[in-house]
Amino acid sequence: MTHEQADDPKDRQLGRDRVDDTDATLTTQQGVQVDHTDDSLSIGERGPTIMEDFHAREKLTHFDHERIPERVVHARGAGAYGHFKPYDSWLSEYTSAGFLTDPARQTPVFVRFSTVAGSRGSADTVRDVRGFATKFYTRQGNYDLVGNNMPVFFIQDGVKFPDFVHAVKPEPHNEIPQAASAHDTLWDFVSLQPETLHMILWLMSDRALPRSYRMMQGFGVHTFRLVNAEGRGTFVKFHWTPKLGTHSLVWDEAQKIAGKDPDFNRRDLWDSIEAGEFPEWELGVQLVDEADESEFDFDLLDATKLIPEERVPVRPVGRMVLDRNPDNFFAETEQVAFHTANLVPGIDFSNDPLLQARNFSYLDTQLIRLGGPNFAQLPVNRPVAEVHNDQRDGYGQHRIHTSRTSYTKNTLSGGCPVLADSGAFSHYAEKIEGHKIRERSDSFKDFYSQATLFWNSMSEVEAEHLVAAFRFELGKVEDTDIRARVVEELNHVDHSLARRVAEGVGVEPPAKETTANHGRSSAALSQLNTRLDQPATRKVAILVADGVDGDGTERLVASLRAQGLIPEKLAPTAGSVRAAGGGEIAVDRAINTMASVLYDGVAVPCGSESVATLSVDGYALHFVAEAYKHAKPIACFGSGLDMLRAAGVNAELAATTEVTVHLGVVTTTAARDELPDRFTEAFAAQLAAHRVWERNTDTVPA
Ligand code: HDD
Repeated sequence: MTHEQADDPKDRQLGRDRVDDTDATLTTQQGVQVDHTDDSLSIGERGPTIMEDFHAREKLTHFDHERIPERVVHARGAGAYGHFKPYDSWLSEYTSAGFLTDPARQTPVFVRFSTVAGSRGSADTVRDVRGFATKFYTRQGNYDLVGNNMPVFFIQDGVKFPDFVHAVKPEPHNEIPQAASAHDTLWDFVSLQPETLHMILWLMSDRALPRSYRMMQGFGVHTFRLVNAEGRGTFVKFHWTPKLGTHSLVWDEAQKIAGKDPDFNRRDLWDSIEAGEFPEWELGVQLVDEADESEFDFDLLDATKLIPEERVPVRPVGRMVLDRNPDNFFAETEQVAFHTANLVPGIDFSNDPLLQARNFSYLDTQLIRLGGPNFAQLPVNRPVAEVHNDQRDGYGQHRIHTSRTSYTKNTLSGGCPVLADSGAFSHYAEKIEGHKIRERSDSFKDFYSQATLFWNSMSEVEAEHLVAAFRFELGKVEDTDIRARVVEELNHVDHSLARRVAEGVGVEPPAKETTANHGRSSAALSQLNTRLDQPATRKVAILVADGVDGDGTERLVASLRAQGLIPEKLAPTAGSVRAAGGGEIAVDRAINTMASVLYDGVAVPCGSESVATLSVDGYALHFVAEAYKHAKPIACFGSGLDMLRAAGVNAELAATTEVTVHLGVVTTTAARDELPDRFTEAFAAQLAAHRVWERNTDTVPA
């Protein structure tokens, strides 16, 4: 894990703080060696423990103080290091930020992904927004892009943030429910705050259930400003596009994973980096000339709005790769401190009132969370750029300033540190005039058009999922007035949406539409229009038992691996199984310790004895049926077809040696050495497409 990369300045810097306990002797914090840590110092064998036991007191005291407050939002997360490099220098026309414009420069990064509402120990696969926060350790100082996997936000002004968070978090009287938005207070808030509607549609969409952090888009959300060397400003929105496409779980699956493997997304990120399958994203920008600021039918400063890509295309800037897991979760992932105001020259704020509030909140929250003003000195937060200033003292001060002065100007230290004469951050000189008022701009008051745009852009299956999510969430709301008010709000978005939701939650469907649907859509908003050609890292369960076709199974495993997939052999018990032609096949896991929800697809090899065993094994049958229910690709060869029949798979299973694909089920009666390459190729293509949405699984029990 710890492999210092000579060309990575951040990694070299972290190396100075890493502690390696190999061959080391146990000591106190003072470095005094300890030879006994199992028994306290006491008077006699059965007598009282004595105060003098400084080792026991130090050990317990440290333990008692181990916890720090979790993040008030985004408490649950996972992080990794990596690097970013621009493709070329085209963006220098718009920004002086070297890390975005110098293709020879590789900038170290740390990225933390997170859920929002749950506490630190909550499950990964809950319905929620995902945080996507990137710290760029640039030569010009740290730049933080603190984004989400959805391009808009719930509210327009940060002063509403505590209200919103209080509404979505567990209810205060009983702290229920954990990490879930399906409860009365959230929907009460939503029904009274129409600006939430657009983001609520994103939250009810498949975007809230990412299959993997590696398969999520990321967005800076706000309109920021790029500033070039001449001081010219251009509005910008930042986008991260994952190499593997944008894919989601289905709701039933997500809920089950929350129990089977609450660390599902965290583990996936960790494992893929350990396996050398480094997650990758492309950074892109949407640019808007300042002169065109008022050319849109929404306000660029309103964080509940996106700029449709059809209107302003996303232009590629560079590539980010995450290639190193942290050494210590607490030291790095927990203590990393992001801040929207960590800017470098060439990037500046806009007047988005949500962003302006964030610029206060992130610094403020670290003071309570990390216990004082010196958190920027923690290894993960430390810039690779040099730090010199007159800020002194405070809890946890690690730096030993040798200078006699801690003020500017001075003569006693030769005026040092001196003011920068070039390369300094210079705030964009925007001309502002106005009265001091507490009012929402009229340009922020269209709450529905973009919610409608999002709804119109969903494919049929995505729209179905969205309606089902509303029915689930509102169905959990006890107060029927709240349910009815939300349906009324949805009627402003789309009449059919409101009716479909109403019918599922026992509310009178609205008789007529309140707002006519404008009929516009944006192809970029549907996940099904992202990449569907990347099978790499998909996990496949291969169900085997004694008497399995050993040659065919190993052939399948090898060819799946060759295509970058991760096959695992599962049998009724751990250890190994006997192959039909003799010999043993090692088993990766016992079926009952896993579940189909932890895999992207399932394969059943040939072997009449093996298939007969699996066809009467409840775990195995459920495994296949559940994978089918969740629209996952399934493959089987030879007598493996019988297992699918036993599991009630209702796709056509052609009894032919030809490779046949029907409703995502890939079959051939060929086995052993006859198994054609096209079989695994067809299976891999199905896995790359993620799910088989045309399959009707309504009658399959889940
Ligand atoms: Fe925030 C954490 C993303 C609005 C206040 N936020 C936090 C994190 C992410 C975001 C990814 C986790 C960072 C990490 O991994 O440590 N937040 C967003 C986005 C927003 C947004 C994309 C809207 C565009 N946030 C927002 C507002 C406020 C905050 C309006 C307050 C006015 N957010 C916080 C915070 C947190 C935080 C309370 C908790 C822990 C932390 O900052 O470091 O200050």
